[in-house]
Amino acid sequence: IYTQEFELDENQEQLQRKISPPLGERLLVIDDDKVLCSYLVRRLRLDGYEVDEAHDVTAARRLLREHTYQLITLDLMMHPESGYELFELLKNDPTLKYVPLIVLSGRNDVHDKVRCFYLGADDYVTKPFQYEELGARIYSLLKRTRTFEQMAFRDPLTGVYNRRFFDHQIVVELQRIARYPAPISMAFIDIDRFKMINDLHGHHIGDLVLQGLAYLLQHNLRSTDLLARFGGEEFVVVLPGSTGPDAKRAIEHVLHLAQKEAVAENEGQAYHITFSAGIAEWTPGLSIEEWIARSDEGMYEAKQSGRNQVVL
Ligand code: GH3
Ligand code: MG
Ligand code: MG
Ligand code: MG
Repeated sequence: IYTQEFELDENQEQLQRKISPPLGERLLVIDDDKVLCSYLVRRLRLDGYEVDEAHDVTAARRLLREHTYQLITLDLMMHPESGYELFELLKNDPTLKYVPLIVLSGRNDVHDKVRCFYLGADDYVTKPFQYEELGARIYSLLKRTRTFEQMAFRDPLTGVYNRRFFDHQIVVELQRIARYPAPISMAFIDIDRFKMINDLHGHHIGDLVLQGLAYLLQHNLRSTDLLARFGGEEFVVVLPGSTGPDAKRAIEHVLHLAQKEAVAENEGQAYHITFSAGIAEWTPGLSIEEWIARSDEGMYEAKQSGRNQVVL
């Protein structure tokens, strides 16, 4: 018996409909018990999650290398390897240690629970479990994680990632390149004569322009490109899979859109801007600081050469 029968009463059913999770969250279920796995995976999919399953440590490691997960459930009793092995791997990997982790265990033992929480588990659920409770715990943990990420990693004015997230994620991107070699480039973008916008029209319009450029970038780059607000009127983009010339074309495309359309409108008045950008492709051995500095130098060169252009 893997799960206990459980009837939702009418209020709980209504509640569950109201809180059904948004799509697009990918979960990993790690358990050597294939029957339990397929039951849990089926229920989670019915709740709208994208779900992968792994029945041993090797399969789990492979999936973790290939995909990004928003939450992991981990069985501690696996054969032949112990789930603890994977637990330590998760918590020692800078790219995985913040992924919410629920331990799913047949052992209802206080020492196991204490050990797991101190090792960094976010929750501990014993088998047999009622899916409704586990589902509610997953929902709650994902919601808390989203709120935390919003507050810690997003720029409140523009909604794009902030410097803190950028610094974290750039390490992840370079680790990926180390495993699967591919080109990767960075763009450093700085709005031209932005001080004039503020001085002529006020800070509020300056803010609208920043939001408008962030929107334009976000919607005209690839979903795998990493966009962050680096400072006041500076944005950085990391473009995985793009060579320097690819990245230059992508950013020039956005610059042409900015030249054509207003980035902001307020009380019938349209506001136009241009920007200057520098591009640097990462090359083996280049540190993150040097990489950023190179793209910044390109931006400076673009300013020197008359602004409103992208320099590789
Ligand atoms: P350049 O073309 O050489 O880059 O000229 P610039 O005027 O854009 O450069 P400068 O660095 O002199 O001005 C940047 C301005 O950005 C100064 C600062 O007041 C403004 N700024 C920084 N952060 C914000 C913000 O959050 N909102 C608004 N409205 N303005 C900001
Ligand atoms: Mg097991
Ligand atoms: Mg600047
Ligand atoms: Mg500027």
